[in-house]
Amino acid sequence: MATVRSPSKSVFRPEGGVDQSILDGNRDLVESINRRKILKGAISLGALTMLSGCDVSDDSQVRKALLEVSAFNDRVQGLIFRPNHLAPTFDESLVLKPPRYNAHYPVEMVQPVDVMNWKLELSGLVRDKKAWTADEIYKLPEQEMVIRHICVEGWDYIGQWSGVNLKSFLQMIGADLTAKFIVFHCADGYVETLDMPTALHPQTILATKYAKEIMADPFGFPLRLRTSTKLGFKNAKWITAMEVTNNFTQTFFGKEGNNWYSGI
Ligand SMILES: Nc1nc2c(c(=O)[nH]1)N[C@H]1C(S)=C(S)[C@@H](COP(=O)(O)O)O[C@H]1N2
Ligand SMILES: [Mo]
Repeated sequence: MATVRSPSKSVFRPEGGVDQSILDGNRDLVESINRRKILKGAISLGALTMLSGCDVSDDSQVRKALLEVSAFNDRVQGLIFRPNHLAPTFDESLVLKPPRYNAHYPVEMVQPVDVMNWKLELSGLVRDKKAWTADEIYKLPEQEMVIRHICVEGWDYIGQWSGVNLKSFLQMIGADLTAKFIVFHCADGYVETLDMPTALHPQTILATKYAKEIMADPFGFPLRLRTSTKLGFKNAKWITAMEVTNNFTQTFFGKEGNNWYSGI
């Protein structure tokens, strides 16, 4: 097995410290994302009363209506998704090293996964439910991609991730590829789900490496999802279990009212 880098304060930028040069370089993109956020906000608030006829001072009603708008967005986004359309890839020289850390808690609170006791558990609509060790996963064919990571918080960077193609892995374990969702359970209690077309997209991988080296702890060691077609929060880190299912599972960010599909 390749050597594992332990987390050291020097490998990541402290949380909250916005790297101005990256933002400057991608000003247009960041602004267009911000515009989209504002637009969505405007739709949610402006059309709310009309759409739902609900009392905007009633929190639970407002929430319900917002979630309905968001579910409608999920359906539309799902319909316009182009299964084999590739997201832009970039030159290796643009890769940010080290990558930028994010999670819903500060980097000091990251609890590294003990890889000796770690396994990827499989459940649901899967023929072969044998759990996988990290060593077994490292032996699988690797796909590498240099793509842009975009966080809803309004920052982004170009990163280089490698690992097994998710579609190949799903085929290998005999997953039902007509099922609706893949649920990812993470060591930190985070739960994320992907729609099957995104799981089968050619640029969706189970990443084990960043910039050709085994990923460091804060970035999801030993296994994280990387897809080119979704916002940052859909890319579950520190995956411990994967479930193939037709039932919708509520996610960490979904509970906070974010749009579930969150395609880019
Ligand atoms: N398990 C877990 N995965 C997670 C998160 C988290 O809090 N827990 N945060 C998400 C968010 S919001 C982002 S932007 C990316 C950040 O990934 P990075 O640290 O590799 O840049 O991880 C995503 N995956
Ligand atoms: Mo994010």
